[in-house]
Amino acid sequence: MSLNAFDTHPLVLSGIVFKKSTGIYHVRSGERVVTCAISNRLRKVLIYPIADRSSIGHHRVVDIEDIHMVDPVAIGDEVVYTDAGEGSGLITEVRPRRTQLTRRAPGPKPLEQVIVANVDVVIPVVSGAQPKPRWGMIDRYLASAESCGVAAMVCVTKIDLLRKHQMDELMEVVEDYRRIGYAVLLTNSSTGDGIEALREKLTGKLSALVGMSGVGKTTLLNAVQPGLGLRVSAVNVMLDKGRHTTTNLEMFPLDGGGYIVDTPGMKTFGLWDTDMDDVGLLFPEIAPFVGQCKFGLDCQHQTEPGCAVKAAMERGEISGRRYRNYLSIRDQPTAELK
Ligand SMILES: Nc1nc2c(ncn2[C@@H]2O[C@H](COP(=O)(O)OP(=O)(O)O)[C@@H](O)[C@H]2O)c(=O)[nH]1
Ligand SMILES: [Mg+2]
Ligand SMILES: [Zn+2]
Repeated sequence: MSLNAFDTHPLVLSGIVFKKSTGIYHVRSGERVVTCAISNRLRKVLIYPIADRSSIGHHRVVDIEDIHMVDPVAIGDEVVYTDAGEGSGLITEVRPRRTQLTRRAPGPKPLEQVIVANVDVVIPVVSGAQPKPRWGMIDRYLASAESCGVAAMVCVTKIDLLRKHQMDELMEVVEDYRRIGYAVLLTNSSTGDGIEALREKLTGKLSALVGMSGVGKTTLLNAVQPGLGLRVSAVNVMLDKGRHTTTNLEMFPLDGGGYIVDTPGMKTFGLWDTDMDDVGLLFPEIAPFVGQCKFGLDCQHQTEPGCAVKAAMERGEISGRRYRNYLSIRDQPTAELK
């Protein structure tokens, strides 16, 4: 990320979007913070003729389409802006993203919502109790991270609230995720158990906490980075409330280096632009069996004879829980949380 493009070209300024609310983007450029709007041009897709690039005028725009995106600029984006003086500016360009965590925005119209751009780690957060763990949602977040090509790890909170038998049940599920290859951290924000381990995982990266409201994401953030307190509670705005654009997100710098984003109140989490036939590929332990069934890629992995996925489940290589969540995501790509 180049934060001092000023050195090379006096007119091209660039920075990182670290905070946004309706129509306002806070961009950090070195030591400066600039409050930006975005140019109308960013809300359009300019369409150029692709045939015969040698013909005169091939660079002329032939059509303009509205973008199929909730917002062309996301937290974590590196942007180019023009300075309008007095700490304000206009974003004119979004630099190509290394990664992005996206979802299908809630609503009838298919729209993509980029939740965090250039994210290194997605951390689905689930509470061990109160509310009881919703592993189906965790599997949706994990599948989503896989579809975006972003690394993921799971964080289980409120470990202090578990009785012995609940802890045993939890550990079975935790071991299942670890076998698949996902790191799982167990935390207790009141005693600080697991917090140092989490802090280590976050260092030097841009991480995003995702999960249902009430699981303890904000508490976790406060435990990891004491002193954020006030600033964190100010982000308590629902991502799904009102219009799509009323999103209010911020990424917080960590003392040890890196940034963390707390994503508040997402009531739905739909995979964006994923062919439902490909969902098996988003489950690392199911992926090796896709295409290996008697009916090949036509197999629905339900009642067909010679199903390699079900055989792997019977051998214990795929858990029944993950298998059911896989079917549920495949058959209902956007889940509404109750
Ligand atoms: N007992 C216990 N309560 C916790 C823990 N972490 C969070 N909580 C409580 O769970 C509630 C929701 O936490 P919050 O951080 O606001 O959740 P968020 O909606 O995911 O950001 C609050 O009352 C917290 O005090 C924990 O590790 N143990
Ligand atoms: Mg919160
Ligand atoms: Zn099958």
